[in-house]
Amino acid sequence: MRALITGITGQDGSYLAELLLGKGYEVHGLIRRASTFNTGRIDHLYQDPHAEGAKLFLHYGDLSDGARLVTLLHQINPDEVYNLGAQSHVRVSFDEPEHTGDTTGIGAMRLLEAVRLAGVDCKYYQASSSEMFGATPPPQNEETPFYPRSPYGAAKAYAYWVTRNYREGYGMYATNGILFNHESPRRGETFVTRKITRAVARIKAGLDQHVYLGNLDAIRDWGYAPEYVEGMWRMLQADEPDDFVLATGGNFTVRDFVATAFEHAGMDWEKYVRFDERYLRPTEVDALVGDASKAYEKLGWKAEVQTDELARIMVDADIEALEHEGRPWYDKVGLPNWPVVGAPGITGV
Ligand code: NAP
Ligand code: G4F
Repeated sequence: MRALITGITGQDGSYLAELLLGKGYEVHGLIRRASTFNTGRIDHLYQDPHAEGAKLFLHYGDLSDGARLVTLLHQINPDEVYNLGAQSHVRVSFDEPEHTGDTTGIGAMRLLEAVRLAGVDCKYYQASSSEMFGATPPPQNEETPFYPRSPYGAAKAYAYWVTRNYREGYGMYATNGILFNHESPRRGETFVTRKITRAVARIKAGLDQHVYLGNLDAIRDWGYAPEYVEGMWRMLQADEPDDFVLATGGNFTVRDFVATAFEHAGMDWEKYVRFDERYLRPTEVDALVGDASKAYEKLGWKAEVQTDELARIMVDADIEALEHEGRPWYDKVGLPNWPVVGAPGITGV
């Protein structure tokens, strides 16, 4: 089996690449050309493409470049396409609405059209989002009406509908995974969970005194990302394309997440958390709580890690990552932990 993943350098793309490589897939990833390395989350998966049996291949490209997508689809001829690439930050989408619409929304249409034009017979997964439900109150499932509250949510709603349209209009195998928030130690540092757990580690280590946050009252249904990429894969193994919600069904406020994370590190959060209005949004999504019973019935998928456990996993990982940052260079590169500082034979270290 051969898969193409857009967004392979992101949180979900990195876990999905691991999952598919573990299943014996040949994995192709779309990466953006940048002036600095942007492959930190998948460096551990790197294989020399010249080596016999290499299974991971990276290609430069961008969801804003439709011609490049057609060329790549033609060259790679994948069995499965996972469209995870997006400007995925809701707050940023208010600052960059046009760019968000272009990549997160129209980017999906460009990729679907590339599949069609290249004549590739493949299954297509669209990373749809609970953010599309926006102002519609919970619990939310596949039948819940959309009421997006951000340029990001509106762009995802466009991508959702264009995916359904290619399914109905051209008979394509095109599926929407409507995923509620999912996090991990690989979560981007500016999403609220990771911002909190990273701050806990830094405050505990004496590197920071406070963390500044916005709305603590928002309710989210936070699950564990590695379980969600398993759900994506299961969706594409179904006989028919369909739309599925993935969620834990739990409801935590941002304040609850803060309290759980600080408490796990033995600290009282109220001493360290401060308010900054710059983190508020012009329109907020007050509550997202998912009902994933369809995914359980049809795919046998169920979230195991609940939000409180997730918070502890992330705090432990950030504390450990910080300890590694403080370790001597020879430890970081995996050489023996010499009893004296400095490695033999190397001067000036
Ligand atoms: P993420 O960590 O922000 O990763 C986004 C990925 O998209 C990165 O690899 C990024 O590349 C790539 N990308 C950004 N702009 C692109 C462009 N113009 N062309 C090609 N690639 C581009 O996001 P994530 O948390 O893994 O989420 C994966 C997908 O699921 C996203 O579509 C997101 O909107 C959606 N989603 C996420 C959640 C969640 O809770 N995590 C929930 C529902 C839906 P760089 O590394 O170069 O920036
Ligand atoms: O972590 P967040 O930025 O995630 P948000 O907006 O829920 O979006 C995430 O989940 C979506 C699925 O529902 C994805 F589609 C999307 O790509 C992304 O992964 O914010 C969560 C909540 C919000 O209510 C926000 O207002 O936390 C609140 N918040 C409070 N203080 C903050 C902060 N959010 C951020 N990023 N930074 C803060 O300082």
